[in-house]
Amino acid sequence: MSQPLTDRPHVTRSAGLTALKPIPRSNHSLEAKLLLAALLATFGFLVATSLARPAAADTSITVTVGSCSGGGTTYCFNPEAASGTTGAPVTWTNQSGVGHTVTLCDATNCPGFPGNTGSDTFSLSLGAANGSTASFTFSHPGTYYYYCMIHGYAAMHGGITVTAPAPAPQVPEGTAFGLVILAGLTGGAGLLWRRSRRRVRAD
Ligand SMILES: [Cu+2]
Repeated sequence: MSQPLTDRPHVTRSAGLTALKPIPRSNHSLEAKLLLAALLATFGFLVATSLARPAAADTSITVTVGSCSGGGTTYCFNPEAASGTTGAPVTWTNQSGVGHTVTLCDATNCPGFPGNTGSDTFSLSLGAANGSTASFTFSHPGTYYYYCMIHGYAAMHGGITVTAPAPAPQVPEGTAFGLVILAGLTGGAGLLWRRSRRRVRAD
């Protein structure tokens, strides 16, 4: 640690340098500022990354006997037009006492269906016993239509619209990381500037 400028006996002020005032604060103050800046930047980075983590929501669909207003004529997926998020399980629970499948629609098996916009594929078996479950976790957003292979599309079908979980509306991770770099560069530049000023005064 170098001595404060004011304590240096060999430093004399020439006429051209009288405008320069001695540095009133020690290097401790500068180091404290740099440390604080680094801590704040790190804190911001951690907050941004934790908040940017998506909050996925599970979806539950129950199979019952009876028709749906927009679904099948014999069995109903409730809700028949469900919604879900990627990364969270969608679970079908059987309450109809009959076995089913939950199978992605295609043009051949689901004549006239609106078409799928997502790229996931699935075909699940749902046991006959009430309370039997089958689950699928979507990886890609989109609207998916599905049917039962046992009873056919006309008797039994449903749909689900899958979206990516809403990202937190704050600073993106890249920006927080950039702030860490910026804080480091700013602190380093400030340190160099102060050292150079001290050197000029010492000459
Ligand atoms: Cu079925």
